[in-house]
Amino acid sequence: HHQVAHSVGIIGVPFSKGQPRDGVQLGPDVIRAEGLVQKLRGQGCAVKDYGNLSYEEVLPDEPVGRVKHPRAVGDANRRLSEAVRAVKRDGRTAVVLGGDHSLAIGSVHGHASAVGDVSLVWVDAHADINTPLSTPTGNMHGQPASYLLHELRPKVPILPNFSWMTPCVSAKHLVYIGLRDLDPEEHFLLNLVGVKSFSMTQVDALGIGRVMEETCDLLCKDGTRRPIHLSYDVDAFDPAVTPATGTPVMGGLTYREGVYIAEHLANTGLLSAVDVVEVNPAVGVSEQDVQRTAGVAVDILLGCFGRLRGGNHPPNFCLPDA
Ligand code: NNH
Ligand code: MN
Ligand code: MN
Ligand code: MN
Repeated sequence: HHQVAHSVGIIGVPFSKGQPRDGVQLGPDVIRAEGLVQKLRGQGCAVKDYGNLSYEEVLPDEPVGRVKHPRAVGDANRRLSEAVRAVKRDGRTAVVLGGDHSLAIGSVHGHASAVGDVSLVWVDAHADINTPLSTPTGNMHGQPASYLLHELRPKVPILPNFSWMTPCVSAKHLVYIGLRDLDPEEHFLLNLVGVKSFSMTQVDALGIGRVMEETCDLLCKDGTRRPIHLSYDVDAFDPAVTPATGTPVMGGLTYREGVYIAEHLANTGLLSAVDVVEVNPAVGVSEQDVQRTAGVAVDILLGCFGRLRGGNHPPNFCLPDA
């Protein structure tokens, strides 16, 4: 297999207010520091780094019910949605570096506003489908899927700074992989809207090969080749693989399973936007742990853009004659 030339647009989102831990706003820079742009170019991608999203402090930003920082999260996501739409209009695959997972609201919204219906593959230890009313923590990084799904519209009140946003994903076009830490409210919501999920139990039972085969069968079932949005939370991996993240959960994906997900989705030719979120260099781990975590984030993205563990070579490759 040879490489396909991809055109990639990177947006950093140094945002942390969807969760309580300081440091996740540094994620985009530590991922770049592992050589993301150079490595993508090295495998033949045309890369434009759009830099980090800028947004303003929103103060005051009192909780609405249990929900913390709704105005800051709403405003940052409105800006991100516009930035992702612009990258898609430029004809590039969007890469959004987090930052916390609340950014998926703007990322998926902006993607869908540019290309129409998308398939959403959510790789995470958590389902992030709490509504503003069901959330036990009030953290918005545990809620983005509820804002995005058409089917949950009647369950999601409109928060301040969210009037720009409308749901854009159908439950039948969403697949979860890697789940192992759900709130009871979330388990109820998954069943209510009928979202397909491959929890770690299914990964154990089927193996990652069948999980990915079934994921793609499900998303292609109606014969429409929708663009795929991959939203990848690094806490999907086992904490031994990605220790520098805010909410590590035992028993996660191996490095091999996690990279296979990227390789398999790249092979569909439909990957159109990718989020890599929740790398947090400040959660009390060593510098080596931070580099390992950011390195795994880079490897996921290299897999998304055609790198195969069996090797690659450029289409115009020439061997010297003797
Ligand atoms: N379910 C919890 C909540 O809603 C935890 C979410 N934490 C995450 N999600 N890290 O990926 O707050
Ligand atoms: Mn080939
Ligand atoms: Mn998440
Ligand atoms: Mn998570």
